[in-house]
Amino acid sequence: MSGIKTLGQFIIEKQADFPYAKGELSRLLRDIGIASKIVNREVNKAGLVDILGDADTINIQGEGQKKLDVYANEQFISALTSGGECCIVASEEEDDFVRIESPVSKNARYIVCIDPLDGSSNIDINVTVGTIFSIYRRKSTEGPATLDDVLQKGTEQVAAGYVIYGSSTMMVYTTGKGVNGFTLDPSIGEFCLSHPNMKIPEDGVIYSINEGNYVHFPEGVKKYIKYAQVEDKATNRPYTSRYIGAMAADIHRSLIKGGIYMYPTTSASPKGKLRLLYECNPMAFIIEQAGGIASDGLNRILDIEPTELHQRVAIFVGSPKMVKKAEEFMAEFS
Ligand code: AHM
Ligand code: MG
Repeated sequence: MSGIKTLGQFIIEKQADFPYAKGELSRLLRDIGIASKIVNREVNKAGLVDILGDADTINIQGEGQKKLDVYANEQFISALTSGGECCIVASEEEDDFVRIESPVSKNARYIVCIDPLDGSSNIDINVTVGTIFSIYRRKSTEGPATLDDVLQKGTEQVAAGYVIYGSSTMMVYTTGKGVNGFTLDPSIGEFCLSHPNMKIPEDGVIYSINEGNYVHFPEGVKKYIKYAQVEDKATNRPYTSRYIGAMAADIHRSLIKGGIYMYPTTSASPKGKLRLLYECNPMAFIIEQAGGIASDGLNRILDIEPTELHQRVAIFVGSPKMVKKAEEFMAEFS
């Protein structure tokens, strides 16, 4: 095993970075890692078992849920319940936050916001899906944790990460001291450190957006897309367009190769489609930690004061030069 560092070993090693911590955050990350391996197993055999297709429920966003969404949601909540470190789970798949009231969670100090299975429409076609999570420390000091403990700004996150169930399964996370990536080795069933200290390229040539919504985009986005498509050798344009339809995967590509991912407001989704707490804040924290930028087109995502659980927001995230350019167009035209 020499040369291999597992996620568990890495987490314990890094615990020294948090002198105030008593190991709870480490255990929380470990629990999320374990649940994601269980979800990975199900995602991998999704084509084989009768777990595909719409479940009979509609989530609060009004979207049809896939059965695997429900399964992943249950797995993460169950792992966080038995772990004992988490007092509230806020999940994209739950109408309200879930207060954990097991005997082991009596003194739990952490809040987890999670999108258990992001991009789940990709499941039916054997394309990458993900899990996105965000961890906060509870603010209140007595009584049960409340909605106010959940509605914290992204700058308050103590950790965030994502898992992508792709051609290989990876977990990438930050605790505010850089970003590290782990690849699941199925032969030993462990996430192994494969991408230490990840840094996003300062510039890139790939833009990622659902261009089918073009007519509904703000003027600044339309202008940026046209800029991306114009030929200019000095800036390597025209850029390449790539869109997987699972933000964790699209942003992961940007993190490795450079690029910009955008989900702006549209006339159908005037506040944007993606959720501040479950999707945008965690991805913003990770990308900033890797040297990138995440904004709503004008303001930093992490500075947005959340007012509701399922709040939506526009997002422009990725290589700093590309995001700044898109922001220039937004400031001028939108
Ligand atoms: P989901 O959490 O309901 O699966 O939706 C989130 C996903 C993002 O991961 C993805 O980038 C986007 O929604 C795709 O939306 P669209 O089909 O509108 O392009
Ligand atoms: Mg999602």
